[in-house]
Amino acid sequence: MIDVLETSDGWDWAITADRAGPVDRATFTFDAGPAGDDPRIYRHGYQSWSPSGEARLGVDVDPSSQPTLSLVRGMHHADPEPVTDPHQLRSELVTVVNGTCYGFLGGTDHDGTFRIRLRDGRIEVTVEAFLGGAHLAAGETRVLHPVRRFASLDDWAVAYGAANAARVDAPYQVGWCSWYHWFSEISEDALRQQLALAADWPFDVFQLDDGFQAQVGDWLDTNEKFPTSVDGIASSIRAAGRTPGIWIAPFLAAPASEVAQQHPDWLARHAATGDPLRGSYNDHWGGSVGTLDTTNPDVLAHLEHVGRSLVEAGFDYLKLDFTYAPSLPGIYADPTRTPAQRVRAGMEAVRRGAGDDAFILGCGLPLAQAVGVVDGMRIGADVAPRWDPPPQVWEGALYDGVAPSTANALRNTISRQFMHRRLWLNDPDCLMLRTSETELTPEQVERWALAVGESGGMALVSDDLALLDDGSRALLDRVLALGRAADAAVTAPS
Ligand code: 9PG
Repeated sequence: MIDVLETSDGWDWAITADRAGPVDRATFTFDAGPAGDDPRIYRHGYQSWSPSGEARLGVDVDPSSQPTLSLVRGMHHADPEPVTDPHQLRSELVTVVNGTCYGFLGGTDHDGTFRIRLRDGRIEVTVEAFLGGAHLAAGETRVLHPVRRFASLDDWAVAYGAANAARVDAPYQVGWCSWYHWFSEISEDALRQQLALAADWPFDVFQLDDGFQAQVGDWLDTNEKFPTSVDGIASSIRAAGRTPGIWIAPFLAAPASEVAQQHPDWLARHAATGDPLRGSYNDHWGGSVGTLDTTNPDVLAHLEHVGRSLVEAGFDYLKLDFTYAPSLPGIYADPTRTPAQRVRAGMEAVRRGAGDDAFILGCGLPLAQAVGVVDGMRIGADVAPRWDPPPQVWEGALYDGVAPSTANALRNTISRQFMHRRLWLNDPDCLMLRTSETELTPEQVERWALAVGESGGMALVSDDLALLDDGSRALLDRVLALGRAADAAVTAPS
């Protein structure tokens, strides 16, 4: 039974199970007014990489209706099932319809989705609390996250941040990141060379990305490209006067990892096959990787240990990636937990270990569960040393608007701008200042860089510093001046 109480500013609601068993969702529907000639909505994506922006009702289609993998649909929506109604669009967590913003006020207990369609010249909105098959006991009541009306997306972000203890006080972030030049080929030699070249660059954080780890899942051990331990790497970054930062995908574990080999019971399972639940696929990781079961207390203790160990090793900045993974449907130890609760429990475990002072950047993370845990948040698709996605995109990007490309990153930098310092510090993704070893034209390099600056979001450079010249440095200085001013303007009393 679903109890919905409509108030002057929105809805409060709860679900009570008639009988014991799994519950997928609770819904109610309201009329959002006449459609007019050209009805448009704000369509918001589920996690960091998911596209957000304006969509046309009756014209655009939900990307899940296009052929793709269930993993990819699950990665980009609360409900991994495709939309079959060609006239329905989904917006996750928040939307704008007919000039009114509607948003959930929380996302830690369950996800929230708006399903929006035209009906007889009017706009019909179905509000959905997604419980993802969580088992409820007979007669059990779960209070659902309230849904409210707002005058603007800004107002929603302020309210959501206040209701969820958003962490918005970290300083403006300037740094360097290894990913968008070396990708998985980063080595300790290259990292040390960059540290030396960085002497005159104004970086605080120096963030090592994917490519150092022994295996996906074994984050405290390095591979043959990194002869030194993670402690040694952090010490070298610190000795160069930078804040050590490191990337991990805490909820993933490769089949060959120690964590998967020694604790097969820590992996979530596919319902049909009983095989480890595929959380992602990457050639450079050796293929498919499993998903840790964040309803298992031993897994949470392990995640806490990983967070604590990396901070103790000297990393004050942790980029937690592919963190949507435990939202995927599967068999988990505790069937009473919703996908949202599984993601949140994993994030909180890493935060507990890392402590309150560490800077945590969420990536590939559902926005609803991030607020209050992360200090920074990736809000768009990966940039790439090219403007448009190539025609042949890799498997993980079989979805409209998410392939790594600077154009895709730029779209969300604008459409999720209003979240900056209300929910976290926005991370629009890295600057790439080089004009060689890139397909970006100098105009495109500048256009992206200035957009990052104007957004006030985090400014991390991802280049081989040996490729940068005085022009690149002058551009970075412009970006940082713009960025500091835009950042300060968000918090300045009006
Ligand atoms: C390291 C990278 C970088 C990058 C992250 C993330 O399957 N996918 O859709 C997919 C999207 C993004 C992505 C990888 C896969 O990149 O955003 O900054 O850290 O991982 O592997």
